[in-house]
Amino acid sequence: MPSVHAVTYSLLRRQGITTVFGNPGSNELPFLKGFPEDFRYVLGLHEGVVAGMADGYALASGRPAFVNLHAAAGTGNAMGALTNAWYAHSPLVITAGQQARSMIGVESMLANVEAPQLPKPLVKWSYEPACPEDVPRALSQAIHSASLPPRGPVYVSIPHDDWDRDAGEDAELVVAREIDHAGVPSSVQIERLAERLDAADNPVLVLGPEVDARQANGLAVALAERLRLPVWVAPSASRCPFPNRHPCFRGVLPAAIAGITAHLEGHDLIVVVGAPVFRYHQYAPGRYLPEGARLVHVTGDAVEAARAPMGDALVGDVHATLEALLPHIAPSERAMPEPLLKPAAVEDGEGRLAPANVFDTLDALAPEDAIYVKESTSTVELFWERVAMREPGSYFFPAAGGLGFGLPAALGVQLAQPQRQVIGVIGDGSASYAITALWSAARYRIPAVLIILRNDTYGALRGFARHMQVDDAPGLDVPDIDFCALARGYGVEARLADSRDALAAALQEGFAMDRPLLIEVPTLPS
Ligand code: TZD
Ligand code: CA
Repeated sequence: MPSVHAVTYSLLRRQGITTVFGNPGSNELPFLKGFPEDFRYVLGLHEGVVAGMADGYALASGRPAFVNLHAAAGTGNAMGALTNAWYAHSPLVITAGQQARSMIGVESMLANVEAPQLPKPLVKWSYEPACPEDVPRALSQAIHSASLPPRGPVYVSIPHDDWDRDAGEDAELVVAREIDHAGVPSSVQIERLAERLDAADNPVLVLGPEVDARQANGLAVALAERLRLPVWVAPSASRCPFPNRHPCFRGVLPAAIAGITAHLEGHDLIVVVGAPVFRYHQYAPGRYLPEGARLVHVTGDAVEAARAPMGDALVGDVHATLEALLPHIAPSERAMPEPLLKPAAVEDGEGRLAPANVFDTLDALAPEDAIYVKESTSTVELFWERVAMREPGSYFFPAAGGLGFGLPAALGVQLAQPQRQVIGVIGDGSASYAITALWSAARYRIPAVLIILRNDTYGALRGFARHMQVDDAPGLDVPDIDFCALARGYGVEARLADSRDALAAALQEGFAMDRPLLIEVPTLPS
């Protein structure tokens, strides 16, 4: 009879999972024993990096990513990254090694006490199999649970003495399972939505990350062009669902109740597709909707639909819904929205670039289908204004704002999309949470270009401090970090770019390289 170990690897192979992101300990060694040649192990030196790489990989591939962590301590280190994975609907299959079964009760070293409790509430499902033979079935459940909508991370704790046990006679049955999902609204529901759009005088479309995750970007463009309406990106954007140089594109909505209402003033119908309603951040209370406006929310996530404080919702697959809706939409007579104006030129400082000019340089030189992994919190608006994003899957930002995502996620995205250039645009504050990702970049020769915007401060917090009238908070500056030296210490080549010419030269060099390049750019505060 096959062992739990053998059945598990055939299950993973069958599900197309042959990359393991991990950081091992003694509990995990029996799983890693005899690691098959067709599998790849990607080592991260901290579990935040491991989970961040897997998150980027899952988001950019649209496939579940497998993670192997060390017991409770390793899981704990990954928890911050799990906030992002949870809100990104990222299908992470997280496993953690447990002590041998007979050693858990006495709380030996490395016993993960109440293991399934530990990652909650940041996982969809969490489990420790009750017996060794249940391990392959539990992993199959984990993979399917993570992949079925709404997607999200799952967790399985596996005692290390389970791996060489017999898996049982019927274990292979679980390996071959396939699960399909359909979430197409009925024709009546689609017609009702089409009628509401048709009856509106001044409708507006608000698009969220699920549109990009479901690769419905092209359908959203077709809908916008047919209806000739303005398109906003939903607040706290973690992906780019709509080409930001399209004439219908208006920008990213602010993440505040009052701000959203002000921006949508005058619209009688607000159709939100593939985003929560809404993902607020700044506390700026106000009315949820402009006077006279109605809202319709299209989402694949029933919980997201249920928790919204206003509007009607249609729960169904976002791609299938838009596809079914389009034939019911007659071309509008309205004038096409005017494209946004080109933003104004900005002055650099002495040996320090304005972030706007970093982005203009990047936009001029980057390949058209470049993928940006963005984690510099004070420059989000500038970035959306100045850097063109055209293709699906062009932008990833930490979905819960949990920093330490950017560097590792850039590597995971690059591993998932080797044919596209990945460019990390990372703040000096953010970079330090996951700096050991540089070692993985070097070790696996992952050819991402990693730009560090060094303004020596937690810039976004300076903005928040002004907004919240806190003028004396300590701990907001991060001066004197030499990112080029850190990069070289971990084996990554680095360039200091303190002028636009130096930045342009470094970018061109980085795009041509077959291994990572870090570019440290001293920047002005924004
Ligand atoms: N810790 C974690 C894990 N996540 C966070 N979001 C924060 C702390 C708080 N925080 C923000 O929300 S923004 C920010 C911090 C520390 C500053 C990030 O600085 P940066 O980017 O250098 O990456 P900017 O452009 O200077 O803001
Ligand atoms: Ca900074």
